[in-house]
Amino acid sequence: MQVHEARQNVPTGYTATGPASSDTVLSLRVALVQNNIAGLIDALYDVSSPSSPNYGKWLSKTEVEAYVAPKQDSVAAVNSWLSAYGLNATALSPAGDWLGIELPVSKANNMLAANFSVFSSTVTGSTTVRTLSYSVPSDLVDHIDLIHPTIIFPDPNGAKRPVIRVADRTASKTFDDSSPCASVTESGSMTPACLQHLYGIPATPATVSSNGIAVTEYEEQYAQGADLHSFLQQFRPDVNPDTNYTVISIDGGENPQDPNDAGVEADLDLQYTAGLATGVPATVTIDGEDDFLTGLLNTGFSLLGLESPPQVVSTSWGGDENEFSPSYATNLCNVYAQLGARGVSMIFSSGDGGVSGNQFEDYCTIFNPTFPSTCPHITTVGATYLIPEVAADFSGGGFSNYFPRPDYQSEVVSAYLALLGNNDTGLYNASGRAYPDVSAYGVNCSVVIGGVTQVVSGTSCSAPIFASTIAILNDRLLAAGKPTLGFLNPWLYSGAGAAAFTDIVSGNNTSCGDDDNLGFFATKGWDPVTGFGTPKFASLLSAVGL
Ligand SMILES: *[C@@H]1O[C@H](CO)[C@@H](O)[C@H](O)[C@H]1NC(C)=O
Ligand SMILES: *[C@@H]1O[C@H](CO)[C@@H](O)[C@H](O)[C@H]1NC(C)=O
Ligand SMILES: *[C@@H]1O[C@H](CO)[C@@H](O)[C@H](O)[C@H]1NC(C)=O
Ligand SMILES: *[C@@H]1O[C@H](CO)[C@@H](O)[C@H](O)[C@H]1NC(C)=O
Ligand SMILES: *[C@@H]1O[C@H](CO)[C@@H](O)[C@H](O)[C@H]1NC(C)=O
Ligand SMILES: *[C@@H]1O[C@H](CO)[C@@H](O)[C@H](O)[C@H]1NC(C)=O
Ligand SMILES: CC(=O)N[C@H]1CO[C@H](CO)[C@@H](O)[C@@H]1O
Ligand SMILES: CC(=O)N[C@H]1CO[C@H](CO)[C@@H](O)[C@@H]1O
Repeated sequence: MQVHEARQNVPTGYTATGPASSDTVLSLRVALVQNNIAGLIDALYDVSSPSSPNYGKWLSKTEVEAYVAPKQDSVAAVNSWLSAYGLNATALSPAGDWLGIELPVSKANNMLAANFSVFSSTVTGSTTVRTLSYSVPSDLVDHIDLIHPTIIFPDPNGAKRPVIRVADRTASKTFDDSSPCASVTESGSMTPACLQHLYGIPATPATVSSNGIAVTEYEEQYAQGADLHSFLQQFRPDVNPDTNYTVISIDGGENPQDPNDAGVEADLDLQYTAGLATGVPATVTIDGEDDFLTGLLNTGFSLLGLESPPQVVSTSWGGDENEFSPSYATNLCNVYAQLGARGVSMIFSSGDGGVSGNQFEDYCTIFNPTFPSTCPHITTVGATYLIPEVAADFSGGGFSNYFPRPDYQSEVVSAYLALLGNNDTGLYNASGRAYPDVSAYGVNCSVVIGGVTQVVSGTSCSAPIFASTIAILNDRLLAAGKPTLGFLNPWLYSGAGAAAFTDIVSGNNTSCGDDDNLGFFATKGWDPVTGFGTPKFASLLSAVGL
């Protein structure tokens, strides 16, 4: 047996309370080594880079699966190991690179030389079964990437993962004034009409039915059809309030439609996609899995399993990067690379804690990046506010400790670092993937939740706004017989894309709470608070050649 993954200590916020009961049944997920992940990443950049002859030639489902399927000898070796323990694996991913097994703790401890124990959160008292290390037979080391859940612990604070500042949930205000942004300038409530005005997002309905936009939901957050109806009536009187959406249920995710089941995040996401990407078919995915990290993975598999996945997927959920193990984060980031290669723009919120993590944590001592924001194969969206826009102080931004800086951003990030000089040295990882890539408005967004019109703030608002802009661009591209935009960053950072944004040049993000430590600042050009800035639809259209 050879140790495969281990952590030195029980994580902060947990205490071990003793061994797990031997008959507790574990659902473990085994990631097999993919046969050619490097080839998949090369293919992703080949089809996503405007300079490539293959730009826009998205891979098919079968082509992607051919890169990530495990080798036959991996499948054979792992299956024979499992069957020696009387276990049958289920394929969890379309390519068969993730397998699921169910087994009692006694068997798992034996098979994996593990010590599955009960750990109790010192904050909430809730318990979780994990092990500090696990091993696999040495002849399987090269066939198994990782097994989950094992050494990754849930957030001990029981933190909710939507990237939203629920504290700002005050009533929305509207004004009779005919100027589209009167509600913002007079009371601070953002509306779709003002976003259309600010970014030039067209109100005319999209025409291409094969286009799509999806938002992904977790943790029993349920979007409400009645809330969308009310939102459209109030804020988009020009569109049919019965505009409907499709639900994809994953892992038994339900879709209750009682006002008491309304989820802030889910309603916000749906209202700023169906309500802004006018006429683009909208989908809500609802994951029923308890473990958020597993939910992210399974949502990715569900999308990969579709012959024609929605071309834009917006996710306003995340965590601190250090909650994910490097191997889990890499594997999940590679799921997003697969979707990118299929032509899907994967868009995520950058987090609401500035440099301090997913939510503001005034106890951080070094900057704390968020994930999936730091995955190099996705597009991350920060937040702005006020008109003219400045960076919102909570806008998540910074540098990964897991993923090195991708080539596409090396020039603009070097320029920012040169400006930063020695400020913040030692607090962030200058060699890491920097984020966000772009930004959009994120303060006091009007939303209807459980029948009540109110305002909420967060990069949770920014991501669907940006995603909707891309979905409408895709509609125009498809109508012109051109391919959709897919993975955006190589294009965004190529110059043509970046030029189509309003550069946000002032404001700074939340620090660790120490006034001497300022976090990062927005400036001319790309910065790790607002990226390239906020979209200008007309310029984006010309940047894509329309
Ligand atoms: C297994 O973990 C428990 C704590 O949950 C500890 O008391 C016990 O000593 C460990 N056993 C071994 C063999 O390490
Ligand atoms: C494994 O699956 C086979 C075929 O479906 C079945 O016959 C067998 O009983 C299963 N074994 C276990 C241990 O579940
Ligand atoms: C957001 O809304 C609150 C409550 O209505 C208001 O006090 C605040 O000034 C608004 N913020 C901005 C930036 O407009
Ligand atoms: C900094 O990021 C690189 C990846 O770019 C990583 O290899 C290194 O371990 C990180 N350093 C720290 C201290 O986390
Ligand atoms: C660096 O920090 C100093 C002291 O806080 C501040 O006055 C200066 O403006 C900062 N420079 C940059 C480029 O951030
Ligand atoms: C941070 O942003 C605030 C609000 O935009 C501004 O007043 C302040 O001068 C900024 N501080 C720095 C150091 O840039
Ligand atoms: C009016 C209408 O068709 N409403 C449907 C919209 O979609 C949701 C989710 O698929 C259904 O629950 C509603 O019945
Ligand atoms: C320098 C600066 O403006 N820092 C701000 C960062 O954000 C926090 C709150 O999120 C403010 O209190 C700081 O003033």
